[in-house]
Amino acid sequence: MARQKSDEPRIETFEGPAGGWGSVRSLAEILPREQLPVQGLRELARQNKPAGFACVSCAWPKPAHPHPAEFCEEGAKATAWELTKLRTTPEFFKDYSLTALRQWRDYDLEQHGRLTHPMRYDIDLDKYVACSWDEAFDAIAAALGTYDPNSVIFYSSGRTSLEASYMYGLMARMYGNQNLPDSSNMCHESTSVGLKAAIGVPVGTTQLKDFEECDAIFFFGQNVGSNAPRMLHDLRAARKRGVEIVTFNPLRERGLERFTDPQNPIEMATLSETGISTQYHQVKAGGDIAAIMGIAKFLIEWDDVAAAAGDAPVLDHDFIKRHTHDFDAFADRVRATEWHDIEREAGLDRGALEQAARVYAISKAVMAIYGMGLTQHVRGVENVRMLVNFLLLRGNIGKPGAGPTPVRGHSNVQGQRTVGITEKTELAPVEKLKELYSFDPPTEKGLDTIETCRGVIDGSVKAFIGMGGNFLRAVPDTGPMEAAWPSLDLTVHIATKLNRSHLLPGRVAYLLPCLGRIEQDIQASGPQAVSVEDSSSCIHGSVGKAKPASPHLLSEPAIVAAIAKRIVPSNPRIDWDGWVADYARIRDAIEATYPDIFENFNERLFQRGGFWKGNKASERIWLTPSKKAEFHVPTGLSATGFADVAGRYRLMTLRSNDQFNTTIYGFHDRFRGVKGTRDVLFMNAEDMVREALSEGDIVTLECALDDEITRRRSGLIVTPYDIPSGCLGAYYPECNCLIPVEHHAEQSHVLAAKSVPVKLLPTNSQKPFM
Ligand SMILES: Nc1nc2c(c(=O)[nH]1)N[C@H]1C(S)=C(S)[C@@H](COP(=O)(O)OP(=O)(O)OC[C@H]3O[C@@H](n4cnc5c(=O)[nH]c(N)nc54)[C@H](O)[C@@H]3O)O[C@H]1N2
Ligand SMILES: Nc1nc2c(c(=O)[nH]1)N[C@H]1C(S)=C(S)[C@@H](COP(=O)(O)OP(=O)(O)OC[C@H]3O[C@@H](n4cnc5c(=O)[nH]c(N)nc54)[C@H](O)[C@@H]3O)O[C@H]1N2
Ligand SMILES: [Mo]
Repeated sequence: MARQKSDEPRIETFEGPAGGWGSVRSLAEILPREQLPVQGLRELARQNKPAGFACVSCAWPKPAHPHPAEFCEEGAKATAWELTKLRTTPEFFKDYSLTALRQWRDYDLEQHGRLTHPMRYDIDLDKYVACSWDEAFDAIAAALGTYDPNSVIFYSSGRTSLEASYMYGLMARMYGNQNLPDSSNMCHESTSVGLKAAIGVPVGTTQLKDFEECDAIFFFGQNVGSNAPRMLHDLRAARKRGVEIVTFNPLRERGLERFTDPQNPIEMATLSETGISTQYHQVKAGGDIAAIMGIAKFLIEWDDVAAAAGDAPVLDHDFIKRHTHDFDAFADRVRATEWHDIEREAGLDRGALEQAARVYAISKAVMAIYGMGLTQHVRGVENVRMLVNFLLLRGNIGKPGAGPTPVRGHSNVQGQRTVGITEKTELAPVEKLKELYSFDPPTEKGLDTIETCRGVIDGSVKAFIGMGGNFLRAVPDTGPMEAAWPSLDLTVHIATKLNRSHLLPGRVAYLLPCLGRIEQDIQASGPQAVSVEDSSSCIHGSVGKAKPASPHLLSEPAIVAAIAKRIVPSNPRIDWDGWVADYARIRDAIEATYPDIFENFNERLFQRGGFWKGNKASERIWLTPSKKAEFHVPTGLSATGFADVAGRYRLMTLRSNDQFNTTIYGFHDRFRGVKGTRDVLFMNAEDMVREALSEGDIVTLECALDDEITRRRSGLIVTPYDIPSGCLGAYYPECNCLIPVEHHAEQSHVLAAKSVPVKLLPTNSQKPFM
């Protein structure tokens, strides 16, 4: 086995807290790289402020009374990434064919800077060449006129505003399909499906103020320090009030252990820090159903004992009786489940689960926060249902300080679903659209992300329009997907920076550069605002003030309108140009379509802290068929969906603290001690002994699911790590080539990226796939 050379990337233990001087240093590195002077970052001060702009990074709620600097290290990186002075111009594309650019790393593609001109792919030159906007729109419309609408995909990534998303969904439906997959399909769709079935709403029930009222927080599978760092302020404040934070995560993530607030001069000066988790349970990947089962088993046992002794009950029987359905079936299953099965599947011993159950049993208000560690498994929806079971046992939904708290990803991913980006007819406002615009919206279910991948691979998808994102990199099975992609007839990407998806053009291909949210957007009626919905269902206005990266950029609404006008029959009730001239008119249309949510939308746009769209479950009104909150009996204890056999590992594909999804800001993962590389395989020390591996060995992973395709990722550096035996960790998106399209969550179709079955091959035959 090859050894790593000593001058190569380093992996060492990181001793510091999340936040702190490390995050300040990290910013000091990124600003000069983007050629942004520190004092030039006036924009940062406007981040997440009333009349400022909504951060383009994560969807964590924005408080009504923000800190002087309401941003985090990651938000600041995302801002710098968008405001960069670097440019990817038509001259650049003259120098490089797409074949040449495909050899570049993801990092280098985006680091080259903002796209400046609309570009057309020239198949003979194998290059993008500059074109006019009209030429692009006419050619796209001409092509779209020739397809069966069912073979066309309208993808979007969750950064797109409510205004652009509404127009995009309407355009697709008027064109004749609802093939509207979005990044949510790869992310919290397990939440949307699981919570809807359990409590009648597809979203979390809590708001920021609940952090002030809870007395315990249970935290499952979310890496707050890297992916929602502003929440650290809420967690820190909760800790200072004595709130217990009980964490379940296979990895000891630094943000969940301790935090130094970079905005707190005293903490910074004294190098002091706040401990975050009061209990830390390193559950196996896919072991959360078992862990919660164990907690429920204690609670039910203690409740039985209390009932026999005439003591106060441990469960909230009044709540269970009045508000829930199917408790008995769930309790029977809990009683029948054996401890040794629970311990084996959770990878935790009974004592640890008892400790967690003790906190839960005495807490009056409990929030359950979670992320991709629950949603991205074959049984991801069951994970979410199990989390709801846990909360229902003590009435922890629909009261202050309590409730499920999914941490959404992209800054408007939840909002897109609210305004019609969905492939599901039951979630689309079919009747309203009919009434408002006098057309018959399609009622046949559209394609989600997994179905789109299938369609690309089997050739039934002919055209792909991408509103942002990096579809080809974010999806599973990147090998077969990249092989099939060039057979598409038409690919159109509306983007701010060059990424790998743009480098595999269809027969006809356009790359259309758009304004980012931080940039000034001037239309006929003057400067425009857009809006987004955060993780707590609050809707915020956002105004960009920075000078656009190029005078040739169009806004997302303008691009959608230009395509829509050309591909859908003209309709006297839709004034696409008028909407673009004044986005307040798009908001009027949104309000007309969803009057309950968006009443007085324009007036409320800049309400402090956003305006809340309401949530019936938080009022204990259950919009389920039984009109009750539903207990769910899990079908098994493991969420992985595959059997354990010797030599088969559960691979978690993870984000570093130096990336935003497929955007790689850099090659460090400070909190995990990784420097200068992303080719890392985190591995349990005992597993390394069993596999006869040493630190620094280079290995290949192979997908261990039986089908005809061989999926491998080579060049990974074995790194001993505090991770449960049988589990491995490596980075997304580089490992997406290992995930079969069909390895996804049942019901929600979210790729099962947190338990990919893999085996280790004792070879060093191939170069790393970047
Ligand atoms: N800076 C930055 N911010 C981001 C993003 C980004 O890439 N960078 N991405 C955004 C997006 S789109 C999203 S969806 C979110 C993603 O944010 P997260 O939900 O934090 O996603 P991941 O980084 O994939 O990490 C998942 C966590 O789950 C743990 N985990 C894995 N498997 C299991 C399991 O089976 N059980 C449990 N209990 N834990 C498990 C992992 O150790 C890891 O800590 O963040 C958003 N915010
Ligand atoms: N293995 C594995 N796979 C995963 C995941 C995982 O944890 N593991 N996570 C999944 C998740 S949670 C998600 S959300 C998806 C992410 O999937 P996507 O949302 O498709 O990917 P991003 O990396 O966020 O997209 C980055 C690109 O968006 C474009 N962009 C940025 N800002 C703007 C803008 O303002 N407008 C427009 N039009 N374009 C813009 C830029 O060109 C940039 O290159 O990946 C999923 N895939
Ligand atoms: Mo996401």
